[in-house]
Amino acid sequence: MDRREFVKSGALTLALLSARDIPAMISRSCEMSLSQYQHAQRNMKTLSKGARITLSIGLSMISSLAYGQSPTNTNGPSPAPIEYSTLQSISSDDSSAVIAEKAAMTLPRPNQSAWMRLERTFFIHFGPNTFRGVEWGNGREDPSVFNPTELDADQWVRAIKESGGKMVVLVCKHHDGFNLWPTRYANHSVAASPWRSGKGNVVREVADAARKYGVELGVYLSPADLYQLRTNPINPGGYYGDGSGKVHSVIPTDPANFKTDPSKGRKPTPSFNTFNYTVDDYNRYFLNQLYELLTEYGPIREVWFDGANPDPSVHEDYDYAAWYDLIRKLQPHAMIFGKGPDARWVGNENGIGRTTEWSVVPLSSSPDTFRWPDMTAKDLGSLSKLTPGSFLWWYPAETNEPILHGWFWSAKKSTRNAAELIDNYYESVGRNGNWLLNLSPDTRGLIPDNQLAQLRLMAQVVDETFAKDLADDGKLTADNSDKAHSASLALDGNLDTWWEAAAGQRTATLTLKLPKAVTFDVVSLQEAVDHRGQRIESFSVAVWDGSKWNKMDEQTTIGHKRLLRWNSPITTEQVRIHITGSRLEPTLSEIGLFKQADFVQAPSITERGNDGSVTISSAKGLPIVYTLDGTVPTPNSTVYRSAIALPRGGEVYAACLAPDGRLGMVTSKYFAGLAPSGWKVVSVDSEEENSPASNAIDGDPTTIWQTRLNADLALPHQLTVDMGCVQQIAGFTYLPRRDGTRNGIVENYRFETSVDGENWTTNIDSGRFGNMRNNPELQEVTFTPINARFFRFTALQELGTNGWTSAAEVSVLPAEGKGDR
Ligand code: FUL
Repeated sequence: MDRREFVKSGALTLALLSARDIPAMISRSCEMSLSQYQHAQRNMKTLSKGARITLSIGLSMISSLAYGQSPTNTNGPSPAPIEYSTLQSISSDDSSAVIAEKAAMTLPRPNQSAWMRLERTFFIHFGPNTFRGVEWGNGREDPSVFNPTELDADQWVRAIKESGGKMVVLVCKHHDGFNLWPTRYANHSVAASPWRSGKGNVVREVADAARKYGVELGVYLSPADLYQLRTNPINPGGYYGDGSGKVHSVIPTDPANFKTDPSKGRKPTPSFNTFNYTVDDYNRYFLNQLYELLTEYGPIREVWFDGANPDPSVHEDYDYAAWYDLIRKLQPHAMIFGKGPDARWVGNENGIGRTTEWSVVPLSSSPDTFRWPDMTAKDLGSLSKLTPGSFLWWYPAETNEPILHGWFWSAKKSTRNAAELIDNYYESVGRNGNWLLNLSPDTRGLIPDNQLAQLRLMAQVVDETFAKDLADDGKLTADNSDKAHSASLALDGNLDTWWEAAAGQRTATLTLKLPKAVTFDVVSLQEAVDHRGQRIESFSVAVWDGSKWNKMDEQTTIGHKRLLRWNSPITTEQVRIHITGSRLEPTLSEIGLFKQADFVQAPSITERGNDGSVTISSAKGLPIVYTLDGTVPTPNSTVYRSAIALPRGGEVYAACLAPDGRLGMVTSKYFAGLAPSGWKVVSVDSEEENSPASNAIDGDPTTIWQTRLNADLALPHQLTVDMGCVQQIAGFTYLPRRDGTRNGIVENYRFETSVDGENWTTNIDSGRFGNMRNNPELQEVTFTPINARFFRFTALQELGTNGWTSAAEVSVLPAEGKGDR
């Protein structure tokens, strides 16, 4: 039954539902509007008393959530029996069985149920940073920098649609504070730029394209705002941290009276109301921005709040309660991401979810007062984490990553290749999270071909893989089932029907018998999370080889979706799923078997030797084609015959040619700066014995320089290198360690050069690598060209507070831009 039927058929249908089913039905009634809610309430009067009570719980749940409140807090001794709810609390006398049951009976909220089914979603980062080649701006950018020559939002959203994307989240304002729509509340926007003679509106163009392609729209509005920063010299009246008092403010505020009398509102957007909050200047500014974005561009599916703040020297108290309240009132169906209650950051910017990913997590206080910090621990929701005093809340993961090695386009950022993106699909969507893949339009305002090519290849392989479910013709049985939820319901292609184990069971074995042998290498499992919460704690998959069962895989959580991908395909007529642990009766809404689309694997490109040579090889000995100009190879590109010389840096794109002439997966590798041929460490103030400074100039990104871990614990640390001869350089590169730890990763630096090793020029006195904490990628910093034989890299501040410094590689950029792409 879909939402409309549920609401329309009202009394009769509801009277037939079991108490257990009601909340699940309600969770599916995701888009219940206020009038539908009132209608359903009227229908309720005709119901029996029992059905009335059950329905009333559900309706009040919808009503309170739609208005951003939590349902009744059940703190204190837990009443028996436990009811389904979107919020549970654990009390000190709850046994571990009760805690498990409460966790299993914590349901997603309506906005989340629909959102989790989007699975593949996209981000767009575009703004002044694109034109300046930086990851973080400073708020002092002149709006004239924003001048795309061929901006085409249709091209962006078409690419998203064709890649299976269900939502686009547009960065409407990044930390630099430049607004991509002509906001009434600041001059710092597209209206002040030369683009479309100041008449353009990127948000409008994206919203129109999204509507055209049936892609949902989300908005990213950075709380940190360097343009509005009180200390910004180009905006002396900045609101951020201006110390203004909280005053009664009508939203939308009349811009002419924004500061003088914020109790004066402007005419609201047709069919929306005005609202009242008591807030300071910056929060009023932010609320008005939200009001514009959430009332003028159609339905908004996600509001993205970033926790990052490039300049915490000025403090501003964000009035999250007012922001959330306004969002709930304007767009009740929107998800509030990050610094907010509905979806959480998975914890890295590499598109990789946890192998154990619980959507129900414990909050240390009730959601009304919780501050939504980043949750980066390896295990967030296993039973050991669910301790007395905590509140259980559905808080699914969103797994974001940029397609480039950075969020904003720059000619120097390389593109992740399709094979990596395919891996990330399995590591995000396949690990119970939504995937949010960023695309970066360039200064033309178009997504460049190399991003599109990788994207298309990824989508082609993923879509082809999942086009045919090989389990479809099979028969599924279970060793125990609830009467109303037989195993066949996990094969009907409907996420709203499901197999469920018999009452009291926590384990089960499901057997899939196929009419004839199938060959597959992907298993897809989905729990009936919208109806029964997330329950399965451990499971394994086995296949029948004609005489015995062979265990193929063993994992922990499933949730909305779990994809298992095997290295080599298996051919069998029978597959078994053993559910070996579950918080309550386990459920499965769908089981699928798939065979990964055949594609010609990408060749491998070696690291660059000290002499600058790069080799490419193909595992199957297939011919290889490559390019060095940043374009995607075609079957007609240069055929690889011997090592390529790249002593001055550059990027190699390569692909194999199948015997039928088809081009395989494309791979690429970027080599930053000069090859360190003949380079020597002149001095270093600290180095670990097995991580010497020479590792930073050995061309091998897997080895690192690390200062002593137990001594020399005060910054700065300094590395001086002799390149052997004088050359003209125009910048340097810093590659942070790639081993996943952050120890000693440099955030602030100084860079100096010298011709003779005695007289030094400071090229950059105090620089900062943008977004290093979240995304420690290769950094390239340019400066005025200079002749140098020596360089000195000084770490002024690291990500941690230990006083360490580390580097995988440090190099310099040649002046005449041979390394440019
Ligand atoms: C981070 C930001 O600092 C990046 O610039 C980017 O917007 C990313 C999605 O979130 O925290």
